Amino acid sequence: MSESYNTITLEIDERGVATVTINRPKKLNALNDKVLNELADVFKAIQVDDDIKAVMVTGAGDKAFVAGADIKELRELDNRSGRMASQKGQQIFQLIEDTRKPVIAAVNGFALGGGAELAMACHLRIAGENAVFGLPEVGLGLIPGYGGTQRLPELVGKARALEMILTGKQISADEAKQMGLVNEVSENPEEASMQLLQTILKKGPIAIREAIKAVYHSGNRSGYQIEADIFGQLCETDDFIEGTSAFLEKRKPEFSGK
Ligand code: CO8
Repeated sequence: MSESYNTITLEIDERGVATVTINRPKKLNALNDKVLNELADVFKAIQVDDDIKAVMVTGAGDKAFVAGADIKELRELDNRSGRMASQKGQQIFQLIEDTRKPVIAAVNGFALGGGAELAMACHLRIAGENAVFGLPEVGLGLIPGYGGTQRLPELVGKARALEMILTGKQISADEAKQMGLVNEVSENPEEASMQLLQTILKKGPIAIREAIKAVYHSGNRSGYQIEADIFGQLCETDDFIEGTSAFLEKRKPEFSGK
């Protein structure tokens, strides 16, 4: 594949496993618009490339998988642009989920907000021992907007999902494993992901493709529209301005509930 990317890297090994690495380590691989566009491009290319049999998604550096959507860019959003940004991210993450080749997230550190949502859009997740998961959006006066309100309850049940979404608390790799958010915890998540993919790639390729299709067929998509609508509305609240300002100014937020 000849495309060159600025905020992600793509490597394909001799077994046909593509490694997509989100590559903004100084910003803990936060998802800005450029990263999202490049993720869309790379997954569209992966889907039509018969030489690629499976995909691993990870983050550059040893600190973060992805620390969320880029909060600096979020600050510019209003109701309309917030809803559109949410829908755009949802569509790109849907593209990842719709890949009919196994997609595994090797979660090597912080997977917060949009980063946790990216991991959830992958078919399988292996967490490093240092991985930290969380949906901190309520602390910014927001809700998850890239499918997290839909995928997290599917993975761990409504009660646990609500607890994570309403508290914004961070959980460890072991807790994530216990609740079924990740498949495995490993000292070396990339190596463990490669091993799991190798096991899968020994099976019948058509069966693998159809099994992924069958498992995801049952999903109810209407919740995604509701998520994007609410996300847009929240972008016009004082709490959103306060929550994101506080992060960028490195202080604690004081919410007014307006
Ligand atoms: N966005 C932008 N910049 C970020 C982000 C982010 N999400 N996370 C980290 N950074 C930046 C920091 O600002 C800092 O930059 P600089 O060096 O220029 O000051 C750099 O990365 C390193 O971060 P820290 O200094 O904060 O590193 P620490 O080790 O002290 O802390 C944390 C690590 C705990 C991960 C901390 O960085 C943090 O709390 N990050 C924000 C986590 C967060 O709230 N994520 C959720 C964002 S909201 C979201 O994802 C919504 C998704 C849906 C969007 C739908 C429509 C758009």
